[in-house]
Amino acid sequence: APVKSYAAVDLGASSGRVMVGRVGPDSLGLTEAHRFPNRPVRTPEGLRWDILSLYAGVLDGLRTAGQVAGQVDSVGIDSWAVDYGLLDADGALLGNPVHYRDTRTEGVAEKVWATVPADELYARTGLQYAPFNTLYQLAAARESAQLAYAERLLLIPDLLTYWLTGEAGTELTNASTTQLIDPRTRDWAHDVASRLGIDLGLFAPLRRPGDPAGLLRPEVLEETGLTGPVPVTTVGSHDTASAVAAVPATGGERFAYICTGTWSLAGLELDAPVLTEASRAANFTNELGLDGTVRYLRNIMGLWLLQECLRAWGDPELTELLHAAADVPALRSVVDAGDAAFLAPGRMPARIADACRDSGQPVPESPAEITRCILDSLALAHRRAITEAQALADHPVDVVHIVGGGTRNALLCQLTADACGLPVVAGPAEAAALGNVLVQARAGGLVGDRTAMRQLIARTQPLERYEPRGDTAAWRAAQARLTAR
Ligand code: LFR
Repeated sequence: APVKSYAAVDLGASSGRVMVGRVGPDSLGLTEAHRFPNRPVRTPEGLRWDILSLYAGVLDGLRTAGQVAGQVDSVGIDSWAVDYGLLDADGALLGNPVHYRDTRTEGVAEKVWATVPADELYARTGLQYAPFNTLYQLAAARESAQLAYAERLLLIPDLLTYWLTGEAGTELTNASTTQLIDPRTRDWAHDVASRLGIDLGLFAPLRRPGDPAGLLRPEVLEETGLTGPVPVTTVGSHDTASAVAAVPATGGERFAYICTGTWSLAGLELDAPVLTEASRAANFTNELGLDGTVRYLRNIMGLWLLQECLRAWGDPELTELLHAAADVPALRSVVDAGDAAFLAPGRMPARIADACRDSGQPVPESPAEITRCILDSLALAHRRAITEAQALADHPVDVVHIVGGGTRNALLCQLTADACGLPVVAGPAEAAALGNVLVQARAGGLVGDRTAMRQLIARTQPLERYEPRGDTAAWRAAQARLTAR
């Protein structure tokens, strides 16, 4: 039986990786070819992505992937959402892509809402309010020389695909995070764009996961040592779409998922968007997934809170810190891990301490105490998102799947099971890369439908099960402490 090798480029907010997935009729193996840091740079203009170093990491990774696999049958690219590069009429990149944590969008939403009210915007696009949605970024850049000059806008994975193949497109799952897509028609919301003076002509034609995205250019083959032709396949290029595709739900299961990493994205896979006023008030988003599905979820600050603390503490040993955190009494103080106040980088331990003090709770002091506070707070936010999603979508679940980097944090998984009062199945950790690989394999005819993809993951990847401990009263009480404010 044929076994094929797929290279999955998966770029996260703090690191990028190129993985090699080997897929056979009943086998799936994943090997890391290359991992590299993604370090945003604070320039005089603001916080920027170092896109050239990311592209160099992709090329290095493809070279190693070729050495690991012998032959690469296809390449797919996914990354974080919402951010983009602008190209001039010659196809040259105009400046470094702006980081979604940059402050340029402060106060912009209110101006947008003066033209298209927030409730109307939600009814048309189904997108949560987040200051960094592409729509607000474009509104912030309205008067900029770069935007005036730009002929083309490419979302990050589409930009890298363009550099690899010379072909420009706009992948739909990621496009759904721009706030310029109607989740019912799965096409552009032309009326919203025109009322806000956003030129949809900047975007290249939409393409969907599974669509071809060109062949590696001869120069790329030469630089990576790969033997052509090597096609690039469109995957769920929003990393969260790829990660949800890799949730190992075995069919018939009523599940919620939490994609963990820098963010926690907690919610449900639905057939249709939920566009009610209650859903808007709860700030749930309707992003698009594979095969016309809707990713109905909430953005929670996620392990960003811990990453920023670790950075402030000079990167202490994590395993030891987590052991110490496990010994700190539970739920002494919690913060609202959904609060956009934690979005910007810097001073994280102090900001967490301030939030505890302001809500009249004991102030965590040692790194172990602060870590415990963060993990309790994340589990609590997971509980709240999953409870509310079920009610708002009228879609009850029996199990919570945790995928992504947070699956390596056993304490977080156990606390999430406890808080939700539901069993947690944790894994795979490299969900986005696996979803990326399997969409390529599906396009190549090696796996069947979405259920078959998920069953293959469930059969081949190590998963850990956590049963809920105790009752959920303590979590309810902790939630009440936050909402009473
Ligand atoms: C996760 C993620 C989230 C998105 C955030 C910003 O990596 O893609 O889904 O809201 O990053 O792009």
